[in-house]
Amino acid sequence: MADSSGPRFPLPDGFLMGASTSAHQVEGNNVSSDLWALENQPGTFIAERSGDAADSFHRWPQDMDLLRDLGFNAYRFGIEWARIEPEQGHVSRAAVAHYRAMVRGAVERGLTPVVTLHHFTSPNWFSARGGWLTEDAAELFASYTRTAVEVLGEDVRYVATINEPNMLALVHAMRRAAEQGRPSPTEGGDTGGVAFDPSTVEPSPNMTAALIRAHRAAYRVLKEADPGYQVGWTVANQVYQAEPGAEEIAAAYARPREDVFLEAAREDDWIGVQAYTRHRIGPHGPLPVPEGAETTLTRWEFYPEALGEAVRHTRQVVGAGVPVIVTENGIATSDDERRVAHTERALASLVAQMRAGADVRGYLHWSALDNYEWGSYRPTFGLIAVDPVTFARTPKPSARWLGALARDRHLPCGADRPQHVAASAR
Ligand code: IFM
Repeated sequence: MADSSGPRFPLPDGFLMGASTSAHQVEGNNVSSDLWALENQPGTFIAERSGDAADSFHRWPQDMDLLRDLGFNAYRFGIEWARIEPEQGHVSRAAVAHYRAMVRGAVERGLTPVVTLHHFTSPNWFSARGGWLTEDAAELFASYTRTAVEVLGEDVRYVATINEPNMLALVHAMRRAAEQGRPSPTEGGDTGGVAFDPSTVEPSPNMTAALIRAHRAAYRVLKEADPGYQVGWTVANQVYQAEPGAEEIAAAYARPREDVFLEAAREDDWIGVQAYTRHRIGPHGPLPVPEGAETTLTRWEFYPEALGEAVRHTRQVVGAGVPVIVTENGIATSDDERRVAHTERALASLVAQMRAGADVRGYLHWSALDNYEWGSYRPTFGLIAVDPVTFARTPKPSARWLGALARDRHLPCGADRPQHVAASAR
C-alpha cells in the first residue's frame, strides 16, 4: 500500500469526505428508464445489462452504515426521475418516500447528503418524446425537480441538477453519428453505454443549450423552494493538455466538450469537478495514451494529477468565486494498491490547488461501490466490493485507508515530502 505517513494537510472545517454513486449504477431494476429499455432491447449493442446492479435500492441502509463506519462524513447519491415519475405526470409516492428515507438515513448517520437529480438516465417516456431536445424538456425537468424538493426537504443542502451534461451531450452526438453510420467503434468507457470514439464527434449546440436551459430551470425551482439549497452541476473534466504549438487547437477542442458547460456554472453555488485522467491534444487533435504508460480497466491513462489540473482549469473558466466540490475521482482497477496510489497522488494534487487558493469544499470518491459501468461490470471503481450473486459488501483496503484520512481530517500532500520520496511517487 502507498505510504501515507508523510506530511499531511489539515482539512478545513466542514470539508466533505465521502464517496459517490448514481442511482442506475447501483440500485438495480431501473425498469422505467430509457437505458433499461436500451439494455434489454433485442440485439442491443450494450454488452451487459444493469440487471440487479448492486441491489442498493434495498441495501442502501447497509451501504450508508459502511460509509459511516469507515469514517466518512458525506455520501453523494442519485435519485431516479424514472422511478419518481415512471409515466408522464404520474408521481410515484412510494418512490418519493423511498428517497426521502434515504436522505433521512444519511443525515441520521452523520453523512451529509449530496443529491444528484439526473445521472445519465431519464424516464423512458421522456426519451421517447425526444428527450432534452423536446420543446418543453426544461419545463418537464423543472416539474420533476419540484417533486424532488419533497425528497430533499430541509435536510439536503447540496444538490447537483445534472451529472456530466457534457458527457450526455457527447453521447447524444455519438448516437446521432451511429444512426448515420459514421463512428469508428472502440470499446466501452464513460459513454452511457455507447461504444464509439468520442473524438470523432462533438456535442451539438442545440443539445448543449437544451441542457443548460434545463439546469437553469431546475436551479430556479430549487432556489424558489429554499434559497438555502446549494445548487450546481457536475462536469466531466477531460484535462485537455496541449502539446507545444497546439494550444489553440486544444482550446477549440475543449470548448464545446467542456468549457461551455463550465461557463454555464458561473452563476451557480458550486461546481462539481469529476476527473480521472488527461487527454493530450496535438496539432491534429487528440493523441493516444503515451507508449508504455500504465492504463486502467477503462483503458484510461493512469494519471492521478488530472484532479489538480481539473480544479485549476475549472477555477480559471468558472471563476474563483464559485466553490468546488470534487464529486468524482477514482480509478477502475482490480489492484486495490493502485487505487490507493492513484488516490494519494490525486489528493496531493488537490492539496496543491487548495494551497494556491482554490476554494474546495469536499472530495467524494468514485465510487463507494463496485457498480454498473454503463455497459459492463468489469471496470471496478469501488472502495467496497460487491458480490454479484449474494450482494455481500466487502470494504477494500483502499476504503479503510481513505476512511482513516476522513476520520483524521487530513489529506496526504506528496508535494511536501522530501524530494527523493516525492520523486519516487511519480
Ligand atoms: O461511472 C461513471 C459515472 O457514472 C460518471 N462519471 C465517470 C464514472 C466512471 O466512468
